[in-house]
Amino acid sequence: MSTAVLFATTFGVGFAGLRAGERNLSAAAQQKSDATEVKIDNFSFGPAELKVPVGTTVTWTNRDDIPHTAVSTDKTFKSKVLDTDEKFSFTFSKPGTYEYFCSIHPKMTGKVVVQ
Ligand SMILES: [Cu+2]
Repeated sequence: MSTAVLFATTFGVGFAGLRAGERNLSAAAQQKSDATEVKIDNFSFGPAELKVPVGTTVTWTNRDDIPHTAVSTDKTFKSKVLDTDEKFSFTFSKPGTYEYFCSIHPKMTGKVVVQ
């Protein structure tokens, strides 16, 4: 292999690596800003079922004019009683299916699927 070819190969790989790094950086930035919200309104969670990647922070916001909570059935998370416009956030660091309900109105249920 000549020095010129070796140089070109090294440069080419280095450049490709740099470009891949840029892509990873922008993907990470996108994921970080991708805050996911569940709205509570009219005695229901919306969306009732949410699919998110591991590491996502989900924020529940009570848009109803009566208090609600978001409590997971396996006690992974538990909000306080949320009055109108109050929020509760939880970051999902492990994959799984997290079913939850409102402890004041147990017929209100929802699900977060973390992949
Ligand atoms: Cu409720």
